[in-house]
Amino acid sequence: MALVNIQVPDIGDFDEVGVIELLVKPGDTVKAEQSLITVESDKASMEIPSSHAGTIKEIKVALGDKVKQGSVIVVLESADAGAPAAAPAAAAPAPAAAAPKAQAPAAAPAAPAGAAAAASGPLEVRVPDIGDFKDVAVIELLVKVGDTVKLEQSLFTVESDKASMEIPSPAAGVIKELKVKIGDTVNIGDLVAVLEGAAAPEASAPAPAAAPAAPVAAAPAPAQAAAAPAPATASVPAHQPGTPAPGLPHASPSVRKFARELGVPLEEVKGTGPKGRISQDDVQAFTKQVMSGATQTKAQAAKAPAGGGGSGVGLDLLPWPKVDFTKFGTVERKDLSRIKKISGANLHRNWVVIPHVTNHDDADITDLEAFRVQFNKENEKSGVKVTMLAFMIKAAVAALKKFPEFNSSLDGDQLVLKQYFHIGFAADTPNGLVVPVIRDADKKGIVQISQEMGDLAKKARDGKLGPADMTGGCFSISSLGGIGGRYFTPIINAPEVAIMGVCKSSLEPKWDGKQFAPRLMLPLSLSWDHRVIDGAAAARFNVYFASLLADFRRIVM
Ligand code: CAO
Repeated sequence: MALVNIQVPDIGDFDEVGVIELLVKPGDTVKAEQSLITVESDKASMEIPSSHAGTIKEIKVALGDKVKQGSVIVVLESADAGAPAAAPAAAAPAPAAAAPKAQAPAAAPAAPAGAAAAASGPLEVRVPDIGDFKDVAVIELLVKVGDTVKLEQSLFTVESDKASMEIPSPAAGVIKELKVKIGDTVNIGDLVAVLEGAAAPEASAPAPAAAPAAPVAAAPAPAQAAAAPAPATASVPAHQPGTPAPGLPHASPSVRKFARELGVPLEEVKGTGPKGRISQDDVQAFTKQVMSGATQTKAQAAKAPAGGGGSGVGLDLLPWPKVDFTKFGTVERKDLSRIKKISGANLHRNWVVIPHVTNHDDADITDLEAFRVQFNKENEKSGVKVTMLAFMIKAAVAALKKFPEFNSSLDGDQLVLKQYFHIGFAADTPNGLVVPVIRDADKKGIVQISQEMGDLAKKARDGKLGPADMTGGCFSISSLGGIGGRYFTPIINAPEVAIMGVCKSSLEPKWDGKQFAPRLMLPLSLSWDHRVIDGAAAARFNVYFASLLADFRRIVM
């Protein structure tokens, strides 16, 4: 085991860069080439990798520190380092890559001279010293041919596995040619653009601008410059980074990569780091917001239907009003019952998801009610009271048989048609609404159904219904007949596709062809799922259902 000092390698034209992320901590085991810290200047961010595998003993830098080539950032205990004093070797890439830099001072004057000579002619823009990075990919073109650019305006973004940087313009002018496209790989000295009408190449600017250009003169650039076709064309290295280009996402390479993998438009993510830097957490938070429908990307917004119809993601509703009711009077707060919470969530989903339509009709139950009353009178001693609801359950079975799509459920693109007839009925209980189910109602008589309904209604009121009593329904009936009202719009009990709502019957004058006669009319409200059922079918169902109640003999026909 040997202790190795990991140093900042050659980072190109960047004198001092800030430490913006510590990617490891003491005790961490790292692999060779694993990123240790992220450093950033105005125009570039890069991750500094470990030259060895090993265990982090000490971190020598803190967030916000400025580092430069040769700064020790981490002490590593490494099994593969040659000797304890392996520090220089550990930072092997740095000295090696630093070599050209060492020549910089001597070569420095060359570039400014060339640039100055070409002040009024086309000006070549070349990749500056980008440090220990080879074959970096062009990932963004920030300008196009014909654009007027300012001195130091960013022209391209290049990115390697560990670094991304913007290549700034060495002078003000108009972009005459772009020599690269997205996906191209470039190296130090590569020609990337030609500028025209370059008013003030930075070579004429004295100290600060010209100085960083020097390393490039020592790099492969001069050779390529010499090969430039037009004698009037000057070769000027890209300028040292200055102010960040406005509006560009400010993120480390790994965050950019992460965002690209998720398809997140980084320019729409709000960075919470220093100077608005976007972190991986910011990208994750943005993704969560988009997925939950709380926000939408510009692309989603552009696809939304005209007229403010929303994105189709979420409901785009206003927040629920938050009111301090005590400002208006005395209030009491009560928790919702367990049933209310469960049924409320189900009703809400069903109301929102199912395109409900409700058809209203009336059934003439004069004769049926007379029969029911008579029957109950005759069977008083049996202890079972036959209810109108039991007749309606039997009528519902007959109508479901005649209109099978009413006895179905949607399952994706398929309709599941049921060959059993389990009918639910809404029961009002002190704790809320429940829907017990009469199983195989097609196989049961009115008396048995009435008896089972009575038992289930009692169980419901006593809070003793089990899941088996409330599942498997095909169609529901909600009767408010014992209470009152005329019509209402019952909510479909998904995954069923229709529900019959019934209100209080009343005597009404009906024209019998010769005269008005008093008839007992039962108001019906059939809600149906328009994804499965058409209006005409719903009207027919209602008419048929009403006809059965009007003359119950039809049920056996
Ligand atoms: N028209 C006129 N009178 C009616 C009637 C109707 N449509 N339906 C029932 N009645 C009468 C009954 O004949 C009974 O009268 P008598 O006591 O003189 O015989 C009285 O109203 C009470 O009936 P009931 O409500 O006890 O019995 P039921 O079989 O009609 O209903 C049950 C049972 C469990 C469905 C009912 O008690 C209940 O809970 N209803 C509420 C359902 C509900 O909340 N629906 C809304 C859900 S939101 O979609």
